[in-house]
Amino acid sequence: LWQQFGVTEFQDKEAFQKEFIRHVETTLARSMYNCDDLAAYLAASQAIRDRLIVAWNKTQQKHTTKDQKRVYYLSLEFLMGRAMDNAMLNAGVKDITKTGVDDLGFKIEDLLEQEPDAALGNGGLGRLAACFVDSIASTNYPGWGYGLRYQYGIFKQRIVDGYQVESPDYWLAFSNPWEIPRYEIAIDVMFYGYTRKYTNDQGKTVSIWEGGEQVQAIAYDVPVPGYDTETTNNLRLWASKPTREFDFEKFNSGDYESSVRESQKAETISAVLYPNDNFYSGKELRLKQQYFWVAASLNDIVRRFKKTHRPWSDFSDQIAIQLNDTHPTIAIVELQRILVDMEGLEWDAAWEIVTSTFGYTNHTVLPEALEKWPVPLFGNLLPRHLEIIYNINLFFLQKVEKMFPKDRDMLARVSIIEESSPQQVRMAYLAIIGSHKVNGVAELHSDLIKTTIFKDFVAIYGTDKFMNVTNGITPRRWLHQANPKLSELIASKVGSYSFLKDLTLLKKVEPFAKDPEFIEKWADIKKFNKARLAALIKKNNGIDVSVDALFDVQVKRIHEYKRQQMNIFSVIHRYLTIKAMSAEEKKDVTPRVCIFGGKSAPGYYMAKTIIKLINSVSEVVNKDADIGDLLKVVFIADYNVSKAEIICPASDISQHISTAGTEASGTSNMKFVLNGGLILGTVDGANIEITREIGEENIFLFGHLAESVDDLRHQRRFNDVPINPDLQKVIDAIEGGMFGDKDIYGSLIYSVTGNRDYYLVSDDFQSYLDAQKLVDKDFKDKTTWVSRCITAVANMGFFSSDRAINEYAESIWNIEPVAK
Ligand code: 26V
Repeated sequence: LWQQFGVTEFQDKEAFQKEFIRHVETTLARSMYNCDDLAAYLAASQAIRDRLIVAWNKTQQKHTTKDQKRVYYLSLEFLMGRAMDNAMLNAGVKDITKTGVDDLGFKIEDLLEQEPDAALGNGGLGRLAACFVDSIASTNYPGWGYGLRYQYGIFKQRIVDGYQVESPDYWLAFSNPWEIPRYEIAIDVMFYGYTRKYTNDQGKTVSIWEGGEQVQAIAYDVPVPGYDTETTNNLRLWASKPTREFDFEKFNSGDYESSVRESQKAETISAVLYPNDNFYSGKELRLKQQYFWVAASLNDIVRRFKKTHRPWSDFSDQIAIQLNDTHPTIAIVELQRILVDMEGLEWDAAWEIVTSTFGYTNHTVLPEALEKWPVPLFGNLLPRHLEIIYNINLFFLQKVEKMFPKDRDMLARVSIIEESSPQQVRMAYLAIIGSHKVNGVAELHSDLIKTTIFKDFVAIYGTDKFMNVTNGITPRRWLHQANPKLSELIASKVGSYSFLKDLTLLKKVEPFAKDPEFIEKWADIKKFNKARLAALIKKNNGIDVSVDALFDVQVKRIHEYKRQQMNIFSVIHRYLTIKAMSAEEKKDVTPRVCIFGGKSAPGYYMAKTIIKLINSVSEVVNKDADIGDLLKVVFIADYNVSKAEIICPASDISQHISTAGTEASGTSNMKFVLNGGLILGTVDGANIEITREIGEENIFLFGHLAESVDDLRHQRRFNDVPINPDLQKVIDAIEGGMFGDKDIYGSLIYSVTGNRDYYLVSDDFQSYLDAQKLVDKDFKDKTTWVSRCITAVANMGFFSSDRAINEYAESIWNIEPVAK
């Protein structure tokens, strides 16, 4: 039928090529004689896009007809990475496309390389959102993502003279074939202005918001194809534009320049992603972004609901909204405002709808990451919302007062408004009060939020409101796409690729952990993946590394709590140890390549210092003839999703060494193990559940437990606890100028010495070095090592994001998959 209307779908190689050429000649207005890799990538992606759009339309029509309950996942970040390989895989046209472009003289790998990453996120939280939309589609749930269409994603990182240098990521430069602009879906969003009280027809005094500044939200739809299903869901990203009437006055009177300035201001709202990870800074533009995106999304959701002509009481039977951290919390207030101010519902009826609609996911316990908005700033930008927050708070505190009469402290502690100067709006508290479920992202983390930052709320609401959903990752991207050879080897034993849909089927490879032939094939694949990474290192860093060495990887955002400083200190310790060895002793050393990667927030001085130290150590160690291949140190610049796809399959050991209790979950830990690497890690986040699943003999754990952290900090703060002697030797080396000007590292050394060491680097150092030693020893027995990797992979089924999504669907969203 579609063909009849000229909609093109290719079923075989020839049909693909026809479409490819048509796009080269018409969409791109080029000729096949003048078609470089970029043009070929664009043409191929246009052909795949056409297919996605057909599937997208069918899915959306079906979902509209079935009219089941849907979920909307609100996230300020979607760290999608590249789309093309995933689209080919999920649409089932990978082979057709590959042979199709091959025949025309292109290499599919080269075309894939042309695509810029869609890097609309900082780290774990954004990548989780990307895995979740993939899984929602793959498990056939009706669900959309809502986010912002930033013109600039996370900055690009270069290393100049050992330091991080940022440059803008203008990812849309060559157009984006994976989005569908919907200029007709334009929603007005208001800021500033004032509220006015008046008496309505029923004689009720009501408050309305008027007189503000307006901008428009334009929808851009990104199809999200599920794997091995026709379901293609939607990720709707909003871009800000000036309203059509913008400053008509000024323009008319000839004041073009200031009129254009106004219009540019509107576009600024969605221009750039804030590059902080786990750190909050109260910038007005950030709050503007949040409200802009939330207002547009809720307007869209409510408009769709109203088309069904259902009563408002059906709202939460039809719609679930998940808040990815507190960033979209203003949605709670906005929905209450829509229901009460615009639709005329009674407060209590509206509030019942609101609280049964929202769920809130917390992703961090770090106090510096918790959002709090100064009341004056908030009230100026969103005056009506502040009034509503005061009301929500009033009713809430009345309830608490009844439960805990005369407990003044309790009231002050749980109030949405913090009585500081200026007063602050505590967004996490608002999110808890306005949601029916609150979840953490790994067991330990979910326990910690109940006993620490949200303790009082457990006393108020009971434990049922608080739950855990352990994070997961999509096996499509993080196993099959990133590691096609391992996926194929696993498929040869499972009997099919069914494990990509039901990851627990990995269990079927467990018996082969003792099969010498299988072990050898597995080891060969690891070697191949290490060679692929070695080539990237050679190209980017000019460093030669041996694939026979142990590849030790720590890639993640640079943060003191993640303790890259402890890692580089231990590398220095290793360097000093090897340097002091005789030729005979050196024969026993397990050669290692220590690989680092990750971005620092541009304003995070300590993180930037850590990057500089890593690069300085790299400079010294790599050219030291005494060391040779026994130790190499590499910092891979501009770590991102597509680099992670190369790096994860190539590790022997990856490090997840946060101070216990600080890393909510971690998700790269799952990626590394799923790709046949072992973990060196602390008893933190999802490491704990990974250990439970794969067995403690297959992971290298070290360090103090979360329950001891407060005590240890207290000890250091108030007593003279000596520094670990091995750490002292490392510090002496740095202060002796071994890695260049010692003054550069003054603050870094200061942070781990004296009465400080907030992240317990010194306390954990000895047990860290011991664990490292064990790694060195165990790596020498190749067969046992690989056997452990196989056993680990076989037991990773739990960490699929499909499992996580099913848990959300059943216990928070109450939604069902759409039947065929
Ligand atoms: C993000 C941002 C973004 C820029 C502006 C300021 C700001 C402030 C706070 C945050 C919260 C980031 C929280 C976060 O990324 N948590 C990570 O979430 C992952 C997915 O659940 C989890 O695996 C990581 O352990 C956790 O650190």
